[in-house]
Parts: sequence; structure tokens; C-alpha cells
Amino acid sequence: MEKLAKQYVDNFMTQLIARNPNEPEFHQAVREVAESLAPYIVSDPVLQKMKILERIAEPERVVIFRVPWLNDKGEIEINRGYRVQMNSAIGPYKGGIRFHPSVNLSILKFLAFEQTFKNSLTTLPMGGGKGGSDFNPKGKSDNEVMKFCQSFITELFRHIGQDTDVPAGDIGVGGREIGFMFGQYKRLRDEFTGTFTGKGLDWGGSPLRPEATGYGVCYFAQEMLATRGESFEGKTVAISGSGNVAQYAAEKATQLGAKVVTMSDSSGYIYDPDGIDAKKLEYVMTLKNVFRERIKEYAERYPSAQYFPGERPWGVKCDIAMPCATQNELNGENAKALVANGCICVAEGANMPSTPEAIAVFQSHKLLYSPGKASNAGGVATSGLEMSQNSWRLQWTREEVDQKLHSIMKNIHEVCVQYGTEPDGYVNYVKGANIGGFMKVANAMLAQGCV
Ligand code: NDP
Ligand code: 2IT
Repeated sequence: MEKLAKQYVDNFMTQLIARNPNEPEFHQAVREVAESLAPYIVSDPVLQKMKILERIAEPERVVIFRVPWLNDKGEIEINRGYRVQMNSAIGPYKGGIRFHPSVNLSILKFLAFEQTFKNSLTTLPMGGGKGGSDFNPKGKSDNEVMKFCQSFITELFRHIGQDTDVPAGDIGVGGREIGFMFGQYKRLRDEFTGTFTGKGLDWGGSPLRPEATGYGVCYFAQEMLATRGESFEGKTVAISGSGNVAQYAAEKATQLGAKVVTMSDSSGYIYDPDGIDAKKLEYVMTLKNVFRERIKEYAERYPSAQYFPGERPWGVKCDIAMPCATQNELNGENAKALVANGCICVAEGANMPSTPEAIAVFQSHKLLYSPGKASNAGGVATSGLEMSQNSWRLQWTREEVDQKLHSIMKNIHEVCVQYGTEPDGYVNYVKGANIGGFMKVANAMLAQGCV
């Protein structure tokens, strides 16, 4: 069986790579899922005959478009916009929009692929999608960001809708950008609908959506730690990133009794052995969200901290690591350093932050390790709750949303344990999340025929 499964993965990946050349991130994400699912697929003639995995790995639709806009000097700038509509078997396409100069088709296809499984794990009716642009918001004025968002939506509006495709935020897209995109969408459609999530609280947003991804990562980590009689209390935590996910992961970890000692951005990381407490975190939030400045400033403001330019925080001694910046930001060497320093738990806030080599190190040392599609699902889950509130035209309280988020994260953990427990009792959360996420989508596709 093992041999058959390996053969299946090899054949499947050879074809996938031939059909999708030069898309390394997409290949990486698909291979991980194919490896988890292969034993099931080779033992199920229906899944094979109906080519379920082959269809899941082919986007239902990809839209690529020109985004021309005028900068503050009156010059024309041109970016490229994308929306990958991956899978709508269990609900409208759902997933974030990323604005970052690195954005390309490979990155968006990997993200949309991951999103399909993640959204299924939330138990809410959402298909998988992802979009974005190679636009770089860094250093742009509010006016330039608005002009760009308006041009982006002037094409994208015809491809999205509350029952078709519901975008949200991701890297480089937060409340400001969602506001500009929603405003232009509403103007073009002449409709006030829940077509975007992550909206402002006064115009259809959900309480706790900004906090949801970071809080959800901590709720998931709490469940993992509890399987070994552990908790956040008294633990040292290393976090990468200093954006939306990192900020609220740091907030919740601190509330749960841990000491967060690192945060980072693409220029370097800060190490504060005294801990980034609530007051210091408030400073980080203002620094990053209001002034849009660099994390380096932290070390100038707080002498207890040191700044390490051009480095990532994985060499620091910690009990728990939460990568919350970007894909492939933690490699095999970083993983070995974390293990050597006594780290017991790695909960991913970002999408695919650990390389395959890093995952192999974590799993061979039996660390509690959760892939992003399980532990960062709280963000899109709360987007799903925002969609429900929009459909009902009402708003739940923060407490109600927090309680629902908490129970969704606990449920995802249970599903991972159900499908991912190895004969020796070790929980392989990668396997658990991939199989658990696949089931519902596969069953829906089987029921809906060859579409
Ligand atoms: P933000 O834009 O708010 O923050 C991103 C952070 O990551 C910044 O600190 C940024 O630094 C850093 N970063 C971005 N690119 C790189 C890079 N190439 N190398 C090093 N650091 C980098 O984004 P989010 O916090 O929303 O997203 C972070 C991760 O979480 C992403 O992987 C995203 O897909 C994932 N995610 C987000 C969800 C959400 O609800 N927002 C939900 C689930 C997952 P700098 O300022 O220097 O660019
Ligand atoms: O990667 C993700 O799950 C997100 N960026 C959030 C997507 C969403 O629709 O809320």
C-alpha cells in the first residue's frame, strides 16, 4: 500500500508540474496534501475514477487583469491583478486579497488551494479563493492606495458577489484597503451587500474579525498544549511578523500568561527578554498600523530590546513558536535551532511558513506542530460569521463571536486528532487537517457530478 501511495503521488505530481510549470509554491502546497491523501485515494476506486484530487488542484477559474492608476505625481502606474477561484463545491469562493510586490500566480494558487481545505475545516459553507496584486503599499500615500484599490475593483467587481466570491484581507490588505474596495464595489453595483469581509464595525463588519486569526492561533495552540497537560502559563513565545496576525497572537498569548519575546518584519527582528507586554504591544500597534513604520523603532523606544537586522527570530530560546509573517520563513536549519533550544510547540499563523524540511524536523522530534490551514483558520471562520451576520442583517456581540470562534478552533483540533493520530499516539496535524478538510469537499464534488 505504501508503495502504491508513493507511486500515486509521484505520477500525480509529475503531471501537475508539467501542467503548471514555474509555480514552486503551488507545487509545494499540493504535494503536502497529495502525500497525506494518497493512502486513502489508492484504496478508494471512486475517488480515483472521479479524479477528485486532480479536479481540486485545477482552479475553477483564474482572472488576471491590468490595474492602471495615477500616482500623486500624476504619473501612470501599472500593476497586475488576480483572482484565483479555486473551488466552490461547498460554498461561494472565499479568501483574502494580498498586496505585495512578490505576488504572482504560483503564490496565489498555493494560497487558494490551501484555503479550500481550511474553509472546509471551519464547518462553514465557504469555497476556496485568493486574489491580489503585485502592488506595493509601502511608502504610498492614502490617496495612492485609494486610487489603486478603486482601479483594482473596477475590474474585479464583475467577478465577485455575496453569493459568488467574497474577498477579505491578507498581507498588505487591512481595514483601510477593505474600506476603499468596498466603497468602489458598492458604487459600481449600487448595492450594499456582504461581498467583502473585514469591514468596519459601523458598516457591516463583525466584532473580533481583526483579532480572529491571531486569537484563533492561540486557541488552537492551547488545545495542542492541553494534550500534553501544558498551557501558555509561564511559557516563552517567539513570534515572527508584526502585522495583523502577529499582533493579536501576541495579545492573546500574553493574556493567557505567556511572555512574548520577539516580533519581526521583512527587515529584521526585535528580541525583548523582558517580554512585549500589553503596553509595549499597544506601541507596536500604533507604530505599524497608524504610522506604518518599521519594527526596528521598538528597540530605540525600549532599551530592554535588541534589534537584529536581516535576521529571523528562530534562534531565540522559546517554548512556543508562532510564525505569523509569510510563506517559507522557517527552514530546516531554523527548525533544528528551535528543537535544540527546547521548543515544544509550533503553531502557524501564516500560510505555509514552514518549509517541508522544517516540518520533517518538527515531526521527527514529535513536537506539537500545526499547519496554518488548521491553526490560522480562525480568521476566515470569523469572516464566515461576518457573512452570516450580513445575511441576517444583524450584529452579534464580541462575546458571542469569541465564543463561536473558540468552539470552531476546538472543533478543528478534534478533527485533526481524529484523522491525524498515528499508531504510536503522536498527532500528525498535517495529515489530520488535510484529510479532515478534504472529506467534505470531496463528498460535495462526488454528489455534484462532473462539473
Ligand atoms: P500584514 O500585512 O498585516 O503583516 C505581514 C507581516 O509579515 C509584516 O510584519 C510583514 O513585514 C511581514 N512580511 C510580509 N512579507 C514578508 C517577507 N517576504 N519576509 C519577511 N516578512 C514579511 O499581514 P497579515 O498579518 O494579515 O498576514 C500574515 C500571514 O498570515 C500571511 O501568511 C497571511 O496569508 C496569513 N493569514 C492572514 C489572515 C488574516 O486574517 N489577515 C488569516 C490567515 C492567515 P513588512 O511590513 O516588512 O512587509
Ligand atoms: O488566509 C486566510 O485565511 C485569510 N487571509 C483570511 C481570508 C478571509 O476570507 O477572511
